[in-house]
Amino acid sequence: MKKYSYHVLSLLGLLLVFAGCGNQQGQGSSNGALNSSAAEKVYVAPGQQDEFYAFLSGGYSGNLTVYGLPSGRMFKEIPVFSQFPTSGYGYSEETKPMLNTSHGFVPWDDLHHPDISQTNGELDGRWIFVNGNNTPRIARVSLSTFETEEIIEIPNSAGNHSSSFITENTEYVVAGTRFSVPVPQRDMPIAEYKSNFKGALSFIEVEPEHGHMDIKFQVLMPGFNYDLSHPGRGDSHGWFFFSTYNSEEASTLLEVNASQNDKDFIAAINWKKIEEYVNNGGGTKMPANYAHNVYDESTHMGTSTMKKEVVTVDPTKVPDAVFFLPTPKSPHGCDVDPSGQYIIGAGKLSADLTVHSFDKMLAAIEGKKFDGEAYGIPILKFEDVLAGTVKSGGLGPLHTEFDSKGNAYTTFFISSEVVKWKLGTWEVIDRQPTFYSVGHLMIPGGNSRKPFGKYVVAMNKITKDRYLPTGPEMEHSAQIYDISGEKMELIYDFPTHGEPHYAAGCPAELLASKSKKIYRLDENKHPYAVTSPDQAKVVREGKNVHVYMSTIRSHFTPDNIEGIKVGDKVYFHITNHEQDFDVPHGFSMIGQNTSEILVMPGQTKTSVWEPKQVGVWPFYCTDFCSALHQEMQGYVRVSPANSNIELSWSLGGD
Ligand code: K7E
Ligand code: CUA
Repeated sequence: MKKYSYHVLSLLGLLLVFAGCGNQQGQGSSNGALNSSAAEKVYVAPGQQDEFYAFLSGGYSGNLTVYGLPSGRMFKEIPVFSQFPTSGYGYSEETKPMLNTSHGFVPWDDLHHPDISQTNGELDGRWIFVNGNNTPRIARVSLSTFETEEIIEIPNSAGNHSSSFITENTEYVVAGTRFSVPVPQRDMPIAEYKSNFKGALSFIEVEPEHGHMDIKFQVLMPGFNYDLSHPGRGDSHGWFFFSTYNSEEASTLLEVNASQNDKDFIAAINWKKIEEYVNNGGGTKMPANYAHNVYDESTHMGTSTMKKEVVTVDPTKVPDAVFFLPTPKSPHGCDVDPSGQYIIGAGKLSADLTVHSFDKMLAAIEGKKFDGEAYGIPILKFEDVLAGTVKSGGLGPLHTEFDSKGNAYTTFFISSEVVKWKLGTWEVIDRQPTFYSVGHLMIPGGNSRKPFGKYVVAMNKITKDRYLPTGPEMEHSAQIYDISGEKMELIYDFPTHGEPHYAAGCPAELLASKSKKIYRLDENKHPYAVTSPDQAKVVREGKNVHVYMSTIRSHFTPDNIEGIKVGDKVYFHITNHEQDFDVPHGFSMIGQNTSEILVMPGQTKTSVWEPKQVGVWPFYCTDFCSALHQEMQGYVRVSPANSNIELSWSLGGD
């Protein structure tokens, strides 16, 4: 213990004290302080619809959840990185490839930061991008089908946390590594971390029409931890900013060893310069192995391809492209205001917020106001880039969002509050407690040039006594504040699913009218689709049996199958012939080593069954689809492996 500085110990002490305070705050406070006008503000009457969509990350659920604001009603859970029996995602043959990686099938991840696509810095509502933290991946989810359409693995990366943020015309979605690692990965002593490990910042090009992702380049930065990032916008479009901690490059006991330096950095990356450098043949093609998984809406099929190469860029080789902005106390959040002028670094062990000025940064670069360098990357002088300090009086700032009136809203984890302050004057205008230990917050459009500053949603880490207890663990809580006035007003709280980190929100009208209602059967290009019931058939290919099955209220075609044998692998390819909004059919087979699947109208999905016992085994529809849903069932006769029962199938005896 002796070698830990007093400074660090006292900080750790403070963390504990304040964490305690945060938890007690609610108990004495007036939970029931909401007045009836607050209730009216969140009340969305039956049959009425919400004003905003909110997409909350699911954290360790691996998925994305969709809520309405201001009601806090949950509409949907979109499976992204996790298998999801509710829809069969990751269980059906078509969606399994979506979870393929260089480590094989990885049916889970830790999803942190959603970001909605933008055009000219404004939300355009085409896609939402999310990151998988654990096995580094970025996913693109369609905002018309609300399905995961693409997942790309990120090589040379680990703890993919400063991700997935997009540039203002969705040119790039950016993924930064939290943990630096040997690049390329190799067997080496951990103690040789310093100067050997690298932090890859990946710029993934987004093809403008269909959104397809491809890693354009990776900037191989010094071996710090790259925690969060945000794009420049407006004047600062063309730059990207990443907060770092552990500039000490410690590999053990980081809570102490990564808190030694008074300041870490925000890395400012001029991606336009690097893009140009790469377009002119700069960078190094490096062997790599990473999965690129794409779901095709017309074949209803996911495919996984392994990519073998990535372009890496040494930042010291590109003149004037990468700089470090000193930022106190292990910054976590790194947020850029709607004008693109201010870059806010939230030193999580600090009481103050550091705001850097983009114009001053350019001037400092121009005037070579350097304060040394780190691995060849110039460090700009703190005073020469500083726009101001927010003396907030809170403790443990994490994340900042913005409204359209020049205000910023910062969460404080340790003192459990949201603090509203003014950009430019840095004065604190208001503060409201959260219950408790708030992480991110979200204002619809709050990470764009055009925020819709009516509500802020705070996402809290600890719930304790907010709801009826449900055993040792409670779902996390989110809280909605009305921010239309000078003072914030807490108007609602609601439980969330998994652990929401960041969220993204947008006006309902941006998405609602474009939301897909059915898949057209006449456009179904699935290789095993049956577009009319008379095409239904069963085909044996050795031990593989393909059942071409159709379904419509209220039967499967065929519903009786004989001639299946123990040891067969039976593929049920099921086409839903409904062409009516919100009428999926399900399918499940007794003893299947997988989940049910839900097949959307016009879609084909495949469920595999490997029968292990002779008998006559039933299957049924899992989704209550009509008054005769219980009649939606069928039988498969399974005979011994050596039987010579002919393959046959029927519906109603035909
Ligand atoms: Cu602060 Cu992963 Cu953005 Cu959690 S992170 S809170
Ligand atoms: Cu189809 Cu129930």
